[in-house]
Amino acid sequence: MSETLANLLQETREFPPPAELAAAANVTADAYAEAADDRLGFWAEQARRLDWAKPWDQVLDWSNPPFAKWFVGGELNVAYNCLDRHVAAGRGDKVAIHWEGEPGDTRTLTYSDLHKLTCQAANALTGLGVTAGDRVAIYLPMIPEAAAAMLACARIGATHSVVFGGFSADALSNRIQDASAKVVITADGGYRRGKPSALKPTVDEAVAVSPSIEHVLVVRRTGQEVAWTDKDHWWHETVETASTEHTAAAFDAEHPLFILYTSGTTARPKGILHTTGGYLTQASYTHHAVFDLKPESDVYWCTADIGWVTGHSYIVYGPLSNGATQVMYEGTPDTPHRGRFWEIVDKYKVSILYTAPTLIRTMMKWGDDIPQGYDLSSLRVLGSVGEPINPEAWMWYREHVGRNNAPIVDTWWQTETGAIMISPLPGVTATKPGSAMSPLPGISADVVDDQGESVPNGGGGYLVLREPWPSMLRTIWGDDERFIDTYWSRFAGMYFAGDGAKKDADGHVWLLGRVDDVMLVSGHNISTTEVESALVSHPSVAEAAVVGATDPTTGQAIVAFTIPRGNVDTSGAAGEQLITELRNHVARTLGPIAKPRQIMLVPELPKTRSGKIMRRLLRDVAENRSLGDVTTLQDSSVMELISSGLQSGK
Ligand code: 6R9
Repeated sequence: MSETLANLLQETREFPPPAELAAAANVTADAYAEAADDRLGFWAEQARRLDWAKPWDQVLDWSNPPFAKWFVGGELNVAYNCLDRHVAAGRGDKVAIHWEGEPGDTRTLTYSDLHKLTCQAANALTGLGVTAGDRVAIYLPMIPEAAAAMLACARIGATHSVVFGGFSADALSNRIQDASAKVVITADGGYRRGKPSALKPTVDEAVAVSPSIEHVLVVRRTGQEVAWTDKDHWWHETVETASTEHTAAAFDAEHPLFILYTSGTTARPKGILHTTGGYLTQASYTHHAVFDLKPESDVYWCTADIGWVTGHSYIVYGPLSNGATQVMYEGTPDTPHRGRFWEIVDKYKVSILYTAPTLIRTMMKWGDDIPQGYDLSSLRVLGSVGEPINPEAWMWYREHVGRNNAPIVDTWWQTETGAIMISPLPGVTATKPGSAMSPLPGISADVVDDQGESVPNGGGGYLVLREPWPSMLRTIWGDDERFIDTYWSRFAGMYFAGDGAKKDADGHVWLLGRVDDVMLVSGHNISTTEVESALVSHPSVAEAAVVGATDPTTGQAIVAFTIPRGNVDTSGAAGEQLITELRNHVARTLGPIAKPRQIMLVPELPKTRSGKIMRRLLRDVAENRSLGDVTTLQDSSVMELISSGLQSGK
């Protein structure tokens, strides 16, 4: 990684914050100075955003690294902080969730409504024998009950493990068994792509091989037929008939709040464990700082699913602890039409939008005219998360969604970090398209070389975190050894994130993708992200994925899979010509060493269910191997489409 190409990404555009936003921003440049002066004092100040039943004695106990304890001795209740205190302060009638079902049905839940539902769910779970420290699996579509179920667990000190509703019975039962969950909360189904999609049969299959499960709580969403056993209870008969009164007990700051499994590329998923006080502090602070949330006037919308960490921290815990009004959407972005997202922004006057590069690139492919058909003038801050955002996708987002005005915050973080770590501050940072810019106040991120030495500006290497942070993972559930091996063994005393990164001439951070994906071409390290960004900067390209394939002369050679934009002719000679042009375009942009050996035009790319490109499978195609494990693939027909396109000589 030390030898990243010196001329990659000559991005010089820079966008200062709009003056009006900067003048009224929640967080100013002073925050960096304060945190640099006294990091623990800074985090203690942020922790005071929350209501504590018992104050802490010590901000951080790092006497046994890498096992951190934050806010030692403090006690609080997460659900109380997300709900009760807003109701007690007279904000009970404020809308917490504008929910939009995929078929167009809607629900509005105020903070009082969500508080009552959460209290009922807490009472129902207690009635089913769930007590503090027990694990509860949640396998639900994007409906308000999902947030209530998570908060109900937090309220009674049960540790939730949310499993994305698209995962198979195998994936669900593995996660249930790893955590020995006692209860699963699910639904008959949810709406996806215009039709009901069943969940209960998958749960039935998983529960049949998961002896720890004593009860299954089932929300009725679609009205589909379901099989029934004596472990099953309808939500509307159990939760909605329970008392709406519930007093939340306080839990230790280090009480386990949730486990969330990351699939990774191989082997057993890792159960990432997050705890109470530090997690909520950083989720709450970052949501306030990075999105400049003004709870009285903003309408916030994060398009993630609660099955991912983004949904945990930036649909449930961050926004609700801050008293935000938010939109929650059940379905897919093209149901019933490709303008659905913009229609929702227009309808609810969304002012802060948080989405993923994969969606932005999809919208680019669908065409500029679609967002133009809606009034998006309410938008004032735009966020991106999940993958590096290519400069051209960033520019498209700014131009076509943000009307060349709303700042874009490209937020780098992971399931393991619990909350945003590297990001612009919208009222402070002059942003550069494609860069996550700087570590947030109180965060010490760095880029180091193979030996763990900090690289100078202009250098590239591995992204690390040098100091513990409040919302850091505490361990891998049931496997401290693996926690140490995976994150704390590559470089002494530092957290290894697994991402490549570089510092530009000003010291700003550019993420280059997972280090496993970096290519080694004739002795040069080349990042997939940079070649992809060069391809996407060509006007005929909507999306690109790049892999290194074994090559007899260069060690690895660059193979690119490219999706043309909607209106581009790719038939016969026109296709051949486009390929030649794209190879030359990359060579011109990045230098001849980065010229792809081969470019294939494809209709789709393989993505994980959270929208990240699965380069591993493309490597299999590029090297003519049979495909590896495809179970985490969002759409299994994609690989057939790609392979058959190749065989027909494209
Ligand atoms: C929040 C989330 C984590 C991995 C991470 C990195 C990639 C996330 C990014 C980004 C570049 C960003 N990633 N945000 N890469 N720029 N703004 O996505 O968590 O699902 O655990 O994935 O996603 O590779 O290491 P998770």
